Amino acid sequence: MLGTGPAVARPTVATVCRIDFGSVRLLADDGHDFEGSVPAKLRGVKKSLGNAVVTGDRVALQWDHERALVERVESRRNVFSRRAAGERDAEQVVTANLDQVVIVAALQRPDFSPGLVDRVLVQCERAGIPALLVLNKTDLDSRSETESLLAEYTRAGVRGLATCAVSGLGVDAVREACGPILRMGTPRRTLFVGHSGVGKSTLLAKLMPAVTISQGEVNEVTGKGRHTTSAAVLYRPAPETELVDTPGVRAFALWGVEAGELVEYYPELRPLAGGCRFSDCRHDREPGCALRAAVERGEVGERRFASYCKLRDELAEGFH
Ligand SMILES: Nc1nc2c(ncn2[C@@H]2O[C@H](COP(=O)(O)OP(=O)(O)O)[C@@H](O)[C@H]2O)c(=O)[nH]1
Ligand SMILES: [Mg+2]
Ligand SMILES: [Zn+2]
Repeated sequence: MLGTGPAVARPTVATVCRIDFGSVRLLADDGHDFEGSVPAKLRGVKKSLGNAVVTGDRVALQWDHERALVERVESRRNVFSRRAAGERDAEQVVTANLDQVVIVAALQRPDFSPGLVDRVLVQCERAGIPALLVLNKTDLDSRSETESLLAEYTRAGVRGLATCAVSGLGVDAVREACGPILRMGTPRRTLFVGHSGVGKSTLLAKLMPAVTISQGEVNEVTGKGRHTTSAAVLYRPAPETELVDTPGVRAFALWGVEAGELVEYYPELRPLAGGCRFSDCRHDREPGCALRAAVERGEVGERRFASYCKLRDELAEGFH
């Protein structure tokens, strides 16, 4: 037909792939992306988006001529959250509807940080999202250092992979882990988190060479993007693979976890917690502590136990 131009696809459902200040970026099921706006009725009191619409949300759309309007956010099957930075005691939903979280870490440059890795694992455990530890920069470590760290996390029920993102060593195993579930064509969505400098961008570039990864400029104070309110960006490099990039974090505070229940989120400690001689055991210097005994027998990693104690004390004191 003359004058009408090419047919424009107007999907009625889409996936949120990025949050911008005034709008959201949406990804249609056919892979094309477009802008959408979020009406006031879905926004919070300050008209801010808050957690109302987040990266990974599935949304129903209405169209006002060329403009896509988010009509409804479908219920989320899970969320990966952290405590919002700043004074507010508030949840920040990072991404919704995840199949797994990949924690990228290094043993050196920067030094391994059990504080961050274990916080992310606790948050995954709480949300019921499987986690995978990718130990990158293994070219800088001895084989025994790499293996002993991964073994400690295997004992915690966390699968680990060793990579060198620069040479590409081990990257195929990560690609495999992020591919379609059971090769049945069920899409798999993976969130990537890690300290800055661990090689996350290098790894993601290897995993999706055809994609231009946007450089999220992040405000170090709020942890949020300078041009975006949340910096998680979802990519779909293949129809059944979705990778969500987040900016390197400096601090990651737990959301929704109390000191007393922390042990529930350490799978290797959980079954031991009832076995201490004293029911109010602090697992510190008390005689008959089942947790310390397990560490001494080598069944629980020393790093994990130390980070558990530290995190528990921080939660008890009210800072994170
Ligand atoms: N030796 C070594 N260096 C790496 C590896 N992966 C990344 N790097 C380097 O580490 C630095 C930080 O990498 P980048 O991907 O920007 O880290 P990000 O902050 O986690 O995104 C860069 O200079 C990379 O070239 C690796 O496996 N081995
Ligand atoms: Mg980066
Ligand atoms: Zn104890």
